[in-house]
Amino acid sequence: MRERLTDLPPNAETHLRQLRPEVTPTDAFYIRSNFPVPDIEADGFTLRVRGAGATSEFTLDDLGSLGEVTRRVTLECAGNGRTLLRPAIDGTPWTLGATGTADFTGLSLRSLLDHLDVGAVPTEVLFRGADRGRKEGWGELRFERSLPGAAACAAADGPLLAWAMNGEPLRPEHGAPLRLVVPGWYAVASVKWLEGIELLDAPFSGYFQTDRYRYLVDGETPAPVTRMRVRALLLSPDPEGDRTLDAGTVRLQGIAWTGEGHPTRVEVSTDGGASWRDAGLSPGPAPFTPSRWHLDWETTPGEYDLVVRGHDHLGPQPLDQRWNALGYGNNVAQRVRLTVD
Ligand SMILES: Nc1nc2c(c(=O)[nH]1)N[C@H]1C(S)=C(S)[C@@H](COP(=O)(O)O)O[C@H]1N2
Ligand SMILES: [Mo]
Repeated sequence: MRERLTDLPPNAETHLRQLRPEVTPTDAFYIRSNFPVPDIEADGFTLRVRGAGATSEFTLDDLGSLGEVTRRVTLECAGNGRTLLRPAIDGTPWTLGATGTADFTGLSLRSLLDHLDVGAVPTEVLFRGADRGRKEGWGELRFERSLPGAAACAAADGPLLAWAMNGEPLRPEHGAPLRLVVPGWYAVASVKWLEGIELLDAPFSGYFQTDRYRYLVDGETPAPVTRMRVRALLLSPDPEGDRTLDAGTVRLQGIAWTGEGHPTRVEVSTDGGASWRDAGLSPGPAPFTPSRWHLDWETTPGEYDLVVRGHDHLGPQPLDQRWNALGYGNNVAQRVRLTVD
């Protein structure tokens, strides 16, 4: 099972060994919620879409009649890796398991917008969740996030309005009955319990966009959290399990993904980063989903500092943390200490 971090609201982290299958079982999939799970009946549910001078409502059946696709999508919380940052940061204490890959079924957002014949690409598209709660200095608010118009309207690998996950209706904690899924973006963009969409002609400035989910670094202009940064993970041997191995050939295996397409390279060091070897890499089934890597390592008894580092077209994962005040996007290279007997 997952590691429960909090019960109310529900937050839970996936064990790294549970990320070995290509699709993460729903029972093991991490959960991130800012507010309590809203209770929404699928029967009678409508999605309200406002823009281009009109408001339209769609039941789940209406959406299904406009089209249905299934896509494999990797979600990763922008706070994944936060607890590795020093000095430590407040916030949900994720180690490295705030990620998972699922097959989501739904209607592509582009198909809905085409159906509505919205015309020019809007400045932004706002997605409104049904969950709500209080945030200091803001009072009562909803979970709402916008996407730039071009990202919302993308036809290839664009957002999905999903009603099913891994072949079954969405579960309450994952956003039932309808959620947005935005491939390639940190999962804060993938608004759960979606009940409203609005086309905007000016940038949205809600709490989850202007107060949170920004990279805050001294001396730098704050930048919004957008696409996932490249990350490689060792999954076998289990970095969270017994890390004592028998001497001989050890097959190191794991995954690597990025919001920038496919990772271009994975390197492994067994000496703390002094020297590196390239791992074999096979690309994932879709952009932004995990590629698989492996490396056969001839071991002799001793203590080893493994470092695993993925690359994408923007460059390699950093070897030193990029600290930021809210603890987002920490894709510092994974380090694992192993003993060979
Ligand atoms: N309505 C709503 N959508 C939300 C959130 C939320 O709190 N409320 N959390 C976001 C964040 S920060 C993450 S990481 C993902 C987590 O999705 P999951 O719980 O299905 O793994 O949902 C996103 N969508
Ligand atoms: Mo998140």
